[in-house]
Amino acid sequence: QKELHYVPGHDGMVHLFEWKWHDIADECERFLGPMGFGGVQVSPIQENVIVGSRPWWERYQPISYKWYTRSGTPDEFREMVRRCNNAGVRIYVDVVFNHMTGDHDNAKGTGGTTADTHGFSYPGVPYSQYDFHYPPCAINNYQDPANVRNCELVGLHDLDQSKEYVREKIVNFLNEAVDAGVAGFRVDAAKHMWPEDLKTIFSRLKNLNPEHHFPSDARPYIVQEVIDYGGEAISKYEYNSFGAVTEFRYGMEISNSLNGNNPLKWFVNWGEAWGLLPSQDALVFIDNHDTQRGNPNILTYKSSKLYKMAVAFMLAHPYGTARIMSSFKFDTFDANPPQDSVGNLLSPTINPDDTCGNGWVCEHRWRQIYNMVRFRNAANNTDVNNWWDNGQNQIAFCRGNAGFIAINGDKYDLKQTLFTCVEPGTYCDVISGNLENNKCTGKVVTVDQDRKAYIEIPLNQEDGVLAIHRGAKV
Ligand code: LM2
Ligand code: CA
Repeated sequence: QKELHYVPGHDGMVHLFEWKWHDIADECERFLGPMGFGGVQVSPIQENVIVGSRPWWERYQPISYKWYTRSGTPDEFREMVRRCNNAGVRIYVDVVFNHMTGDHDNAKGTGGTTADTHGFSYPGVPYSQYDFHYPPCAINNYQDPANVRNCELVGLHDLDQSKEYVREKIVNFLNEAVDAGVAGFRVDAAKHMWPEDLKTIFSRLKNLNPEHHFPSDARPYIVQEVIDYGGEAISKYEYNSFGAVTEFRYGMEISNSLNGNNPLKWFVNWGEAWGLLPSQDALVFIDNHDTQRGNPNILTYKSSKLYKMAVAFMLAHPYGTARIMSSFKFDTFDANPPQDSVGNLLSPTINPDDTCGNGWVCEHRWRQIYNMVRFRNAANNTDVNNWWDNGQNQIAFCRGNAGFIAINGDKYDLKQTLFTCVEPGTYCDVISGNLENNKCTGKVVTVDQDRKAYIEIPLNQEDGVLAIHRGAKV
């Protein structure tokens, strides 16, 4: 269950964090489909407890499996999936079934469901004390797998997925989403569940719904969130035989290098040789919704030049299934998503230059990023070849003869004549510009008969990347 079932000619997943279903449907039709994105990871669809200050993280506290959230209603969800699939863009749902809520007095959900959280009673499912690891214990020892999997993560009441009844509720919840036409799931807190239980649950999922342009017998894509930087008792390799796994080392290593702690030249053998999962098992990303606010070592939209270099490298490199983070602006960990005075989520506004307003960052709409999605599509099924580096932080490589990228991570200009692999001709650098009416609004790169070109990435320019591919010839 590692196949994404992207539509041919589409690649790259974007996490539209906290977006409303109706807005995602619009985005699929007006932007993601035309730009060749493969899919969207959407925020949790199950009803969550309302936390007074309405932080984003209330959505990680389920109160029932009904599809009522701040993102919309069940009908709006189904309509979004239908419209996105028609636009060639797949939907992957963030599913939270390791736990229910923490303790709240008079707990009430986004769909009106109530629960006695202190008594471990969730009539909306229904779950009772018997369905949880009870009496509760706290996760406090990451060297002990039983503690990590059978105790409570930050006080969230921990379901027992070894119970047949609990499995059945979870499987039904997931299969309803399959019926609606989703292509797969991001499994929250997978490290906190036993691999055997997950394997059993995933084996009971239906095949993808053929009414939504999936091949027959297609299995749902599964990516399990297992945070494994090494040094703990639980390993990502316990999970990757039956589904894909989030590869947290990916963004960590790239951020670390671009932050100046490890020369970029070492990325010549980037992939499994670095202790990463096999490529087809790995979901890769620079930042996610947790690391962007909780991990100061990870690059985010806030350091935009370095961040665009990181994302460009990720999208140019064939290793892994790439996911792009699309954020809302925030200052503090708890900061709300864009919302009105009574807590309704706001829609993004779209500026004339394609960027977003209303508090939404929309990294996926930055030219340097969406053009690298196109690059990734143009380079589909090719390898890294003709790697070049200056012995430090200036690197360049080809993808077959489909595309060429150069990155300047040094504190001085890159000025080099390099072998580009692409056929002779005039190319538009898709980082500094767009190809509009056969004219390039950015740097133009002339590839000579020997497939060489003069490449320049001065330190003082907006971007530290240059990229050309066969889909953007002037
Ligand atoms: C995840 N992956 O395994 C999510 O990616 C992550 O965003 C979730 O944490 C976490 N697991 C649980 O699903 C977030 C947030 C936490 C927050 C929880 C639950 O990072 O801070 O915890 O969601 O909403 C909050 C409070 C915490 C409190 C807890 C229970 O911050 O202080 O603990 O609720 O009430 C007493
Ligand atoms: Ca657990």
